[in-house]
Amino acid sequence: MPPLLSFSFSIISCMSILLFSLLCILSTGPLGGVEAATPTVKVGNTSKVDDAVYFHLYYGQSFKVIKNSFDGKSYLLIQNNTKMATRTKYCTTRIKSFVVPLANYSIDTDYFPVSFFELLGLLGFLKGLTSGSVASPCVLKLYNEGQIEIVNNSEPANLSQFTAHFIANTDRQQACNFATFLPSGEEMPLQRAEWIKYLGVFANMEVRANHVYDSIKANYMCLTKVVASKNTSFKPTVAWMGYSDDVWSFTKDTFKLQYVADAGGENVDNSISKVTYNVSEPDDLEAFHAILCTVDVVIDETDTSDPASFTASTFLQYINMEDQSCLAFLTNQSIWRHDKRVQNSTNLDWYDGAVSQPQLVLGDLIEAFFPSGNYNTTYFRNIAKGEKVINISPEMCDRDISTAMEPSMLPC
Ligand SMILES: *[C@@H]1O[C@H](CO)[C@@H](O)[C@H](O)[C@H]1NC(C)=O
Ligand SMILES: *[C@@H]1O[C@H](CO)[C@@H](O)[C@H](O)[C@H]1NC(C)=O
Ligand SMILES: *[C@@H]1O[C@H](CO)[C@@H](O)[C@H](O)[C@H]1NC(C)=O
Ligand SMILES: *[C@@H]1O[C@H](CO)[C@@H](O)[C@H](O)[C@H]1NC(C)=O
Ligand SMILES: *[C@@H]1O[C@H](CO)[C@@H](O)[C@H](O)[C@H]1NC(C)=O
Ligand SMILES: *[C@@H]1O[C@H](CO)[C@@H](O)[C@H](O)[C@H]1NC(C)=O
Ligand SMILES: *[C@@H]1O[C@H](CO)[C@@H](O)[C@H](O)[C@H]1NC(C)=O
Ligand SMILES: *[C@@H]1O[C@H](CO)[C@@H](O)[C@H](O)[C@H]1NC(C)=O
Ligand SMILES: *[C@@H]1O[C@H](CO)[C@@H](O)[C@H](O)[C@H]1NC(C)=O
Ligand SMILES: CC(=O)N[C@H]1CO[C@H](CO)[C@@H](O)[C@@H]1O
Repeated sequence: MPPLLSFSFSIISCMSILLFSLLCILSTGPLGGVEAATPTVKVGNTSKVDDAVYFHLYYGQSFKVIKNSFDGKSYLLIQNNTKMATRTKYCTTRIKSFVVPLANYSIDTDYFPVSFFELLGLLGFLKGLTSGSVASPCVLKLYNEGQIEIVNNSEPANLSQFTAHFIANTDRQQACNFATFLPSGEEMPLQRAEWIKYLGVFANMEVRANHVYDSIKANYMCLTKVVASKNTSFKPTVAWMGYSDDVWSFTKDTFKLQYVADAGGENVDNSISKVTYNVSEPDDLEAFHAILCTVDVVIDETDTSDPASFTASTFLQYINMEDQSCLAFLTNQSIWRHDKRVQNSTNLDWYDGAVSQPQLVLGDLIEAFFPSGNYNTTYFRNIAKGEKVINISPEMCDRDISTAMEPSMLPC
């Protein structure tokens, strides 16, 4: 046990129990023991997890605990103005400690949604990146201005200078200051967005995190209600699908199927028995074409190293269909891709901004399924209408970086 010298045995055991099984909170209520023994430091603001499944939050007087179910780790976050902050340091396979609010942090850019930090207004404390591959104009701007340094991923010593190093790729070896942040592991759109509370805890920004999530959730729910009340007899059949090495697959990702349903579409996979089709197999090809003849809207998620040159003809070439007369999505010009916003050809904002602001994804899909013609989509482009990608650049940063990014509320 690391030196929790001034604490009584009961607190130590209470804490260990708290960290390992949370029995402490369940049996004695809000940490009466700690309250009695430490000089009072008010936590004051708290977050409560309403929808997300893979993290849990617990509050003590001078510390908080995040339990991350993806990596099985507990993060003990100790307020910087307490004795505990100078005396306690955990770095075991199960527990890590951090002093909060974080003085600074760095990010492993590999599929990392930095937009969550922007919504909290924390870019000013971002001091390191493992590469310049980010889909955020304001992060690119800070990097261009030299406020953020690029640190070599393979040099743990270089990363240890930051109070915390956030990663979304858990395959790599982890040092003591590494913290995983995995919103995209959740299965539902809103659950992913709620991970803003996970970061808020590291920055004592619970109030802001709660506000952002509540606004986003209210907007998202409002949009789904409007869609449901439209009560149109027509529900477009939607195929969210991708091609790779001869094979077309219809998505099985729960959050995508949920988006389609919430936007008023009907998922094609509800009515088919098979999700993958090998276009080099004549029988498969025939069955695949039959399904396509029933589809009103296609969302193509085929990977490409060059989104800008991925057009409707690329898509049509991959479906390998001579007689295209039955294709409603072609007649009605409705073939969408999620690569509208991209940085340096490879970094899609779909993996960043779209994770933290699901209401914008929903707004895009409602426009795709029920075109109004006067709505500019954020993440999706209609390649059937020749829509191009937007290249993300530092010049597109249009706010004062010391302020938080406001979530974009859609009219509802
Ligand atoms: C609680 O949040 C409010 C609003 O963000 C802030 O003004 C206040 O200082 C916070 N209190 C504590 C104890 O962190
Ligand atoms: C604790 O963090 C706050 C906010 O960043 C900072 O103003 C304060 O100086 C820190 N206190 C200590 C003792 O580090
Ligand atoms: C980050 O904060 C820690 C603790 O305050 C400090 O020692 C370190 O120098 C800072 N690192 C950077 C890169 O600012
Ligand atoms: C990063 O560090 C590794 C291991 O020390 C080294 O092989 C590599 O060249 C470094 N990369 C850069 C871009 O400096
Ligand atoms: C919605 O559709 C249902 C069943 O088709 C119908 O009973 C109901 O009256 C409709 N509501 C509105 C507001 O059109
Ligand atoms: C697709 O079918 C072709 C022809 O039968 C076969 O050579 C290929 O291995 C199949 N591809 C996959 C991924 O199963
Ligand atoms: C095709 O588009 C028209 C006009 O937008 C619409 O009325 C019709 O329902 C659409 N048909 C299909 C099958 O999506
Ligand atoms: C774009 O990506 C390529 C390949 O990953 C890399 O070599 C290049 O430095 C990147 N350019 C910018 C401006 O980030
Ligand atoms: C869509 O974007 C274009 C180009 O930026 C702009 O002229 C137009 O007013 C926008 N339309 C709406 C409905 O926001
Ligand atoms: C930016 C930075 O801190 N670079 C250092 C990374 O680590 C190597 C070796 O440990 C140093 O030589 C670099 O200066």
